Amino acid sequence: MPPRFVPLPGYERYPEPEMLRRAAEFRAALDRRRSVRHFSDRPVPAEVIEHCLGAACSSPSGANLQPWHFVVVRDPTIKTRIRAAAEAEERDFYERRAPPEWLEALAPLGTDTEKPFLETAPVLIAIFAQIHGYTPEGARLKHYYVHESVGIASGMLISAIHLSGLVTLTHTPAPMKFLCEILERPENERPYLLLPVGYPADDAEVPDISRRPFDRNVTFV
Ligand code: IYR
Repeated sequence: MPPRFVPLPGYERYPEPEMLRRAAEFRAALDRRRSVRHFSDRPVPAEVIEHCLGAACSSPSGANLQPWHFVVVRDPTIKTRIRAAAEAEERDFYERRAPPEWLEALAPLGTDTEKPFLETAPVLIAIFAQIHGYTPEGARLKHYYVHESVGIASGMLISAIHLSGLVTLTHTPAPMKFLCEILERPENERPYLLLPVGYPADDAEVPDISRRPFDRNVTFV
């Protein structure tokens, strides 16, 4: 099939001072994001979560094959099962598998085997990577740059959640295979991230850590 093209739709061009203001505002807004582990159980509007997921689904992807799937969990029984399975993995991680070096790297975060946020947060978003897809006829369809694509979509989701005024955490109990079983996902999907989403608890605290200075992150040539 020959490619078809349309004029670039929806592009918005700004005068440079406005461009600068928008870029600086976006940067300042994202710089206020923190990974939060203390959640309120206050419900969040379903439409907000839908918009955030819509934003994530606008992500670029390899050959535009959109190799992701998002499962929104609100059911308390399922959240309880996820917490139990995640904590079982975490106990194995903290008590047996984690090398001392890794535990040392985690020490400033103060994390441990207890994951109450998996039950307290009103919403869990489980992100799955589709290692392959299916054609409309049901044949196996190769996916490209799966991890890059799902990673970019996850970043856009996290940004959307933050800009909506909610908080989240990029949680990665390892291994996360239990998510496929509990959420009954098809064989072409692998768990990628688990995001508890909600309002922060009134007394929420975060680790006293900082980001690397900008000039150590970026080089201009
Ligand atoms: N999955 C564990 C350990 C953990 C690992 C990393 I790398 C972190 O940045 C944070 C935690 C846990 O969730 O506690």
